[in-house]
Amino acid sequence: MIADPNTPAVGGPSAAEVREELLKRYPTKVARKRSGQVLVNRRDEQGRVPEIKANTRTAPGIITQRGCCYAGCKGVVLGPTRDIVNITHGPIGCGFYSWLTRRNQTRPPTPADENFMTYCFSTDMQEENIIFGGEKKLRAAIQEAYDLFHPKAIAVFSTCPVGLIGDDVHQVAAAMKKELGINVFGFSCEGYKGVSQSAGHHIANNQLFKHVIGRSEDAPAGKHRICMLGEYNIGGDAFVLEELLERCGITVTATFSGNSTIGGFERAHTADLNCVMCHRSINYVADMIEKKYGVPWIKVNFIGAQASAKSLRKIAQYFGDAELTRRVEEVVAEELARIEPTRQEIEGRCKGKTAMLFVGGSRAHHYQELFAEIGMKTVAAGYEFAHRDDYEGRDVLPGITVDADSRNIEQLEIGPDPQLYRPRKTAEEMESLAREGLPARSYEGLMPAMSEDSLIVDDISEWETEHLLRTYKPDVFCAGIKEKYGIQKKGIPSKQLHSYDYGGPYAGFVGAANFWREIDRMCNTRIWSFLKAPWQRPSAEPLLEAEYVQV
Ligand code: CFM
Repeated sequence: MIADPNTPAVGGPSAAEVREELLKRYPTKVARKRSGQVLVNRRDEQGRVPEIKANTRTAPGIITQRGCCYAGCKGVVLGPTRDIVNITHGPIGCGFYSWLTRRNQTRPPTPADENFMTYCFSTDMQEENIIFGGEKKLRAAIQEAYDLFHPKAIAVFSTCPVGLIGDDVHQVAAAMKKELGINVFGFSCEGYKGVSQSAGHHIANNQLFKHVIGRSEDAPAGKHRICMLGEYNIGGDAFVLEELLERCGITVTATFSGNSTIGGFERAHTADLNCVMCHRSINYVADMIEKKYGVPWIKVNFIGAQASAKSLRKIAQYFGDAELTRRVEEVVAEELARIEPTRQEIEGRCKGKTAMLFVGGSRAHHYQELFAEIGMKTVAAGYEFAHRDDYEGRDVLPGITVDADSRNIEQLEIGPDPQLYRPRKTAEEMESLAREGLPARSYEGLMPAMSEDSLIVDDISEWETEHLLRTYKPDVFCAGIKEKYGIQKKGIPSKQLHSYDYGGPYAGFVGAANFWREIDRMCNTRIWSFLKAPWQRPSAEPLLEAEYVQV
């Protein structure tokens, strides 16, 4: 059913030629740097993909797609949680731009349940606070939020100026925690930390682990309990997955962090398996939970119909329960049959078309499956900020050199919890699962999944984007809002994969059908042919005839 990803690209220049052309235009120093980040995906004799220089600073002057550390921490990881009051300590712009009311959907069980996502909390720092310090204002803001809402927890997020002037958000948080008797914790996620929002993910993971996870033993009822890690409920994806898993008889103990609550995070360690969707943003939590509580993790991907089926089967395989396997197979068969006519119809119109994907840290990989299922080939892809392991696979982890920007981020030393550590399976059981094709802690990355002639570009720049559009003329280019309209002005449809352009959900089986319909609509519309005015189009006949009359 899935098109072979190893079929050659459709016409056009080779990836090597495009790469050369891209690098040629840069000054020597920049070209040298970019040459490690722009690669042809060719394997060596041992079948290894080339080494990529990821997670390094963007060269000054280059227009990057990247965001900041604060965005990764507050916006991405903590953003979708409904019952924590998230206070941005900083100028109002940072809070406003990470408000994200449309992006982060959530469903409180009843209208009476807490949902703070529609609010934007900020200390609104002024020049005076920058000069004389903002701690007092932060204290007052925490108090005010508490008086108004009486939340279960309050989190404080640091922005660039907070780090520059040295406000101690952790000390203020600790003092207020004591005073108010609720969980108050802070994040040193100043925008400039690290080289991208990836640093913010790590900082968010660390603080969740230190201040939240493991505080409640209130496990939900259910025989097969998992946590979904790195699923942020963009366009309602988490809603689809919750429903799908439940139908199979799998209980979601917590999701990090789509449609989530602090209660879910607190009890996350009581699940028996962690399923990692977005490896980049949450692998730290998965690793730390395993070390401290003994819960293994596996990589899953619910983007793509076959990928969803495979992920459900992986979960069933882990639990090794005949009844669960039967239910999973039933659901898979039912769902695949339901969307197959849509897939076939759309494949008829989309087969042979090409796509490019340049998104943050995991979607540039996951969404290739959805395109392949309707016969479309991904000719170039890359991440904004992911690391080498997301490109080349986790096997390269021991070889990754830690630079000053990464050393900046706290590395928690975790050991087994004296009371709560409980290995869910014996070492032999885990080994036998690995032998049967279900290795724990494993992710193969984007590059091995792509064909040999594809182009990989890390942290793509605006100029490089334009060049790829000109040379490859893909049928669709997936990116974000910053890129979207520049791309469409060139007559190529652009699908946002960060916010889904108001569309979605795209996860699971229903999501796959939604995405195929959307891509079909975008690639096969005639609208792009109207971008050229009639007189710009080549025509055998003159468009207008007139006679010159002299008066
Ligand atoms: Fe993970 Fe994400 Fe992504 Fe990401 Fe993001 Fe995102 Fe993304 Mo935008 S956590 S890495 S930091 S899947 S916000 S929900 S869409 S860049 S590819």
